[in-house]
Amino acid sequence: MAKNTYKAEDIKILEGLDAVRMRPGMYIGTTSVRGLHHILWEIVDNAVDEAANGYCDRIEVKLYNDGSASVEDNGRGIPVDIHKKAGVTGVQVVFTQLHAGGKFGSENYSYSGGLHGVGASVTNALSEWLKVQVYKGTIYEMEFRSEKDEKTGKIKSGVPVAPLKDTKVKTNKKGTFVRFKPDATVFETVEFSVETILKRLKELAFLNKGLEIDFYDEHTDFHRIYKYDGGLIDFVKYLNEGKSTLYYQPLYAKAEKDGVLVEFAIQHTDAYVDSLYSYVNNIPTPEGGMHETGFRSGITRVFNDYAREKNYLKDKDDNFTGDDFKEGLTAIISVKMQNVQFEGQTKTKLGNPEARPAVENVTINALSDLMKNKKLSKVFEAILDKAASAAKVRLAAKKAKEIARASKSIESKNLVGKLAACSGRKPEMNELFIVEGDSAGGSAKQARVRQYQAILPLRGKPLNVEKKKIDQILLNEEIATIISALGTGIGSEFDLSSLKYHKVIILSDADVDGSHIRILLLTFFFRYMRDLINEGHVYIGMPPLYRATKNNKSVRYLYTDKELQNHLAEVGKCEIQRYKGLGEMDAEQLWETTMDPEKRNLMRVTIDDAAEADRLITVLMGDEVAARKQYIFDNSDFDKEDKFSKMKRS
Ligand code: 1YM
Repeated sequence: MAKNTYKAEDIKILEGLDAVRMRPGMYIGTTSVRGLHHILWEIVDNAVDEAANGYCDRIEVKLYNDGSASVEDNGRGIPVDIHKKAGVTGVQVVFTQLHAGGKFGSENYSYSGGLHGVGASVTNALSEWLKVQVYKGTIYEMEFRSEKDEKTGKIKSGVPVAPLKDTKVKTNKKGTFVRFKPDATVFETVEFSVETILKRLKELAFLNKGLEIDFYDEHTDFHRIYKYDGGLIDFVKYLNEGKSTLYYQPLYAKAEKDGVLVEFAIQHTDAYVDSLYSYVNNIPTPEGGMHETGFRSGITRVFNDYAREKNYLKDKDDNFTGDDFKEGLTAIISVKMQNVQFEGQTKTKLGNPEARPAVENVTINALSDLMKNKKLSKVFEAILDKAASAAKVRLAAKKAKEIARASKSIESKNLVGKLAACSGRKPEMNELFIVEGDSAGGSAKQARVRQYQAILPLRGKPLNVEKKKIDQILLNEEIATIISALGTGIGSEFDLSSLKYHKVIILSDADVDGSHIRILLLTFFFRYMRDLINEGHVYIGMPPLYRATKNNKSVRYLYTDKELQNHLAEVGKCEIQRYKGLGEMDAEQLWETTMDPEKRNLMRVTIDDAAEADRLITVLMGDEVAARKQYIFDNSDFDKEDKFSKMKRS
């Protein structure tokens, strides 16, 4: 346990709250449902920090019928003494001053300040009301409200109703309780998503070994507890459920180097791709960054040294590559450090250069220590066998590629007669429709605007790439055609800047086969072209389900059963045609309903939580039948589809 030396004067005051309400986007990025959750995470983060510092081991999150949410921890409690400079209590400073906190510059060690690190005052500023209780022998209470200023007519944000009050009511509890009601005039929606909250709480429980996180939803009387005494080890085992692992117990290490606390767990499977997920201060970093680079180079170094030592590599042999060690690797790497800098497209890439050598150093030291343990020799043998077989395939594939190149490449041969390319040369304008079936493909070819729309009809089903080696994958005609059409290459050679079509639109029927084709294609993109999804290039085309004709003239296309019901309620009896597949539409209808940028409905595919998506794909697309059955049993909801990717209309 750290020493509790905190005094309220440690807090540094920066500025007031009205600015937050004026420009919420500046502080929480967006006022969409994401922003709504953001203000919950601010409060949760403070509680998790208290746990990370060793003062609390239980956090409770609740949703209430009145639309409010609360978070409670059993830590030290936010300071209740008077902050000298501000002349008010620590509690008041935390909820009314932007960026308040021992967090920003005190001796108290705290890791916040990342993506969510704008502070609890932002939650207060964007709430109708917020109530705090601090339990320190007695119960302290304080309440804030956003209210209209009578003189100016403007809303004043997060105003204290009264100073912090010691109610003198005795309590055995210790810690902090915060309940707030998000302001409906600020957010596009004030309905929390239980699914989003559960995912994040589970992730936090994995990342903070032993921390118990309880969730309760009053709307549905739903209760869930997350607690993982194995922490990252449990996380890796969870991700590998449904895969065959090469050894039973994940390798694990935790150590600090130059102010960077590094923790990782790894376990290999017989898969052909890797599943590495990294975090900084409990925040996911899907774009990677310095910590990942350090981890990968550490692994490559230390395993190559071991391979030489154990004669897996002879003097004349080249080293294994980083990619050889990636095959089948499932790993979580979590670092905690101060002053994090996020970079990249979505600000989820760790930029701090000092993280690289620190992580590399810890990785090398920890793994070489483990290598000295005789009991683990089988584990390391299995890892090296895997790398050796990956290297063999790599060298064979390289040879195959050279041969292919020499004979004018398999790639262009595959394309003959299939892809109807577009004539325009601006990738950012161009669209590739991947269309199920030859007949729909034919209609699409007639309907398209040749200048910027290309059509690739799929004859059969694309290969399920889960569980297939890359050399087999490349032999699949459908996949090979897609790869060469897109122009980016795949896997470690993927290069987004060579993408020939900035919209890749999957167009399949609204039936099970259509869903299957969609999932197969998305699995391929997720495993081998993930940035195509990350950067928002993948879309699902939405053909209509019905065509409603009123009195033989006015025609409406309807995309869901709900739309149909609403339409019938509005205009009365119609003649209804139900489309069983894209093939039933002629070129004109296909254009009008599904391809015309002015009228069509497209859903952009996004990845909310890559680790969770990875696990789901393993379960749904891998070869373990039991895990899949269980999943289907637990999750059957036949109104929803494509559960593994969140889709948004665009
Ligand atoms: C339900 C939300 O906010 N818990 C919480 C917050 C703080 C402390 C303890 C705390 C931190 C420190 C010292 C420190 C915060 N304190 C501050 C500030 N739960 C929740 N529990 N003593 C208590 O970091 O030094 C900000 S958060 F600024 F007052 F130190």
